Formats: sequence, structure tokens, C-alpha cells
Amino acid sequence: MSHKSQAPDKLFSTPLDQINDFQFDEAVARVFPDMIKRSVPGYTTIIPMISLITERYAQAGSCCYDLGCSLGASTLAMRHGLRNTEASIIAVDNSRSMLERCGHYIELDNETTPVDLLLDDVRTIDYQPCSVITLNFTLQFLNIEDRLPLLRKLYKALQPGGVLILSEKLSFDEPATQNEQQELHWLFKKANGYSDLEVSQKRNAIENVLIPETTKTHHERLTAAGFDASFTWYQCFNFASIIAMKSV
Ligand code: GEK
Repeated sequence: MSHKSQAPDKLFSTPLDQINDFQFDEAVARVFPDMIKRSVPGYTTIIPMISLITERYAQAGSCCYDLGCSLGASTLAMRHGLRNTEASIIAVDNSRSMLERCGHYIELDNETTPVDLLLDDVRTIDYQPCSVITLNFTLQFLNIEDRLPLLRKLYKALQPGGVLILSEKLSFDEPATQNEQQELHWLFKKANGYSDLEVSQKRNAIENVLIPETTKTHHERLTAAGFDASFTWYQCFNFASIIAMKSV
């Protein structure tokens, strides 16, 4: 893979006449590793922890899913957690630009666990029995009404003892908390080199596309989908990750 894949994210650095809704297109795929690291507080901690969580809950010889895999950071983390287990991974994304690049990263990786790449919509595929499913910052891009049906499907596909790793941007009911967490997030982005213009243009591009919800909403929805237990294992400002379990 060429160095172009590590290009710095400058997508919103010059004033845009019109700000279109954010899309996972070629321009975004090209700068994605830089964009997500500088934009999502906690991302660089969550990725290696996905390895450990996968190692703990994956069942021998089973299938695992990475849904909304982008360039495969979470897929590779899962793969490393599956070392010597004879398990396999299905990594799904509906952006061709993302999935093609993901394929290159998988090829460069030394692990041998098989990874099947699937260009499809996570809402409509048929899931096979599996032990670990990762939704690392993907559910937030689905329409709210599509979220529960998807989680129901995932719960059904999980084998007893299996888990879902769900990472999301959060909103907060309490206006003062919402405001403070948002300010801290913007400060994080500015500390990572984004200008006020970049922060504000990106915010406008993404506000109709990424719909955050409260932790309470997530845990209640996981229960409604059938999950027997769920807990937040990590939070950094307004970004969090949850483990949801299906009992043995
Ligand atoms: C990581 N998990 O680096 N079906 C399939 N893919 C979808 C859908 C859908 N309906 N909607 C969105 N996506 C990755 C990061 S990024 C998060 C995940 C972010 C895909 C979309 O194309 C994109 O690649 C990914 O979900 C979300 O750990 O950009 O904040």
C-alpha cells in the first residue's frame, strides 16, 4: 500500500461554498487513518482493547464479524485476538473505497486467521452463528429506526456466551453536560491540529449523518434486542464503548 493511505486529513481546511452531507467516499478513505485518530477521543485505546476482548470471548473455530470495518483497524485488532483459535472473520462495509483499502491492509498483516471482506449493508445481510461482533463507531451512522432491528439480528446470530462490542459517539440528556463534553471534544480536535474552520465545517457535514444517543438509550436498546447484560467498559469525553453479552 502506498504512503498515500496515510495522507493528512485536510478535507475541511479551506472554506467550502457548500457543505454536503459527509460520505465515506474515496477522498475520506484516503485520509481515514489520520482523520479518525485525530477526531475520536479514545480511538487509539479502543482498537488494541478490541484484541483483548476478542481473545476473551471468541469461541474456538467460530466466526466473528467486524461491521463497518472501514480500513480494517478493528478487523486487524480482532484478528490479533484470534491468534491460534481457528476462528475466522467477516468484515463488512458498504463503502467500496473503504473496503478496497481494507483489503490491502489485511494483505500486509502477518496473521493467518482468514478474513472475508463483504461489500454490503450491515442491515440486510444474513448473519451466520458467531461469537464476537464488533460495531466500532458504525451504529451511529444508521437511521435510528434501523438500530433495534439490527441489534435483534445480531443477538440472534450470537452463540451463547458471545458478545457484541459497541462503540459510539454519545449525547447527554443534561444540557450542561452535553455542552461541556462537546467543548472538550472540540478542544481534543484542536489539540490534534484541526483549525476552528475545520471543526465547524466538519460538524456541519456530519450533523445529519451521525446521530449520537445517550448511554442509557444504548443499554435499554441492547436489553430490548435480547442481550442479557451490557456494561460500558470505556469512555473518553463523548465517546464510549460497551460490551453486550448473550448468556451461556
Ligand atoms: C474502525 N470500525 O476503524 N453498512 C455497512 N457499512 C456501513 C453502513 C452500513 N449500513 N453505514 C456506515 N457504514 C472502523 C471505523 S467508521 C466510523 C468505522 C467513523 C460504514 C462506513 O462506510 C464507514 O466505513 C464505517 O461504517 C464507519 O474501527 O468514521 O466515525
